[in-house]
Amino acid sequence: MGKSRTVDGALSSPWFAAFGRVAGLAGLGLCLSLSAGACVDGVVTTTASTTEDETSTTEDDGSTGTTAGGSTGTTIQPTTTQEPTTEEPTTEAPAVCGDGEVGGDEDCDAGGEDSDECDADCTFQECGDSYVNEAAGESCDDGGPTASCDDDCSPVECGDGNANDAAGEQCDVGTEDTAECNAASCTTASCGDSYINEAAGESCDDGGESETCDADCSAAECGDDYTNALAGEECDTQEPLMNGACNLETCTVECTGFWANCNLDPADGCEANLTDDVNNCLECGMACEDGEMCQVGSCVPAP
Ligand SMILES: [Ca+2]
Ligand SMILES: [Ca+2]
Ligand SMILES: [Ca+2]
Ligand SMILES: [Ca+2]
Repeated sequence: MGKSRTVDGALSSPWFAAFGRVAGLAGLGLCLSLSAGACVDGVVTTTASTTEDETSTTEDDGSTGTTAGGSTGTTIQPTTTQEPTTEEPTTEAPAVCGDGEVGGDEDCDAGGEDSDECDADCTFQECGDSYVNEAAGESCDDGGPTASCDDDCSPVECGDGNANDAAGEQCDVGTEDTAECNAASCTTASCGDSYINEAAGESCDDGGESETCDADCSAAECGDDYTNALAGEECDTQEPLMNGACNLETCTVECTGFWANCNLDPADGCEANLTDDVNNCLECGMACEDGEMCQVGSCVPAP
């Protein structure tokens, strides 16, 4: 095709017609040195096509241009565009996780092993993805806090500062007690839990009132305004008692006149009048018999 087009172009070009005649003469001269047959085949066929291709390009730019140039460009381009078409499938080869190259849907690719940023399955490492990546410092990963694993992918430990509800930790403040938390047991600080938390202001904690400890977790002491019966205190108050007062050195009730604290309840002070109380006649616990009454501290027949 190129050959015939070039020949057409050559025929349509007066310049090439003239050149052809010169070339023909030259070829005729060349023929003289060669055998007759080779001369006809070689010069007319081979030499003509080669020279024509090269000269036609020059000719396109110069005179005829449009017709020859347009058609020549069109034949070359398809050949060029076909090459990338065959290369594209090679580029779209499926990504292989573990080959060290990030491709396709891969977040990362650490060569098939865990790294501090990448899981072996080519996803970014993350604490909480239920995959244990030791290279990233995870010793467990249950996808969230569990009884055996913290939410930071470290094992459960009371004292690590990470309160794990699922593991039964009510709080975790490290190794030092705070007013809110018992460090050693990871429990909420409270008076009565039998653990002395000084940061919470406890000086003792016997799980309730005892001979040495008040129910408010302070040491039993006369004069602290708290009556601790187990510590032998009858009373402990500066407030006046009914018919008496509290001796704040001995924490005993002191009654006036014939009044007495027979029920040992400081709340009602000295409630018994020993002169006329049939159950406490003259002294606490002295009850008169049926049909008797207490009169000036003596049991007498009732009228
Ligand atoms: Ca993980
Ligand atoms: Ca913890
Ligand atoms: Ca306590
Ligand atoms: Ca007291």
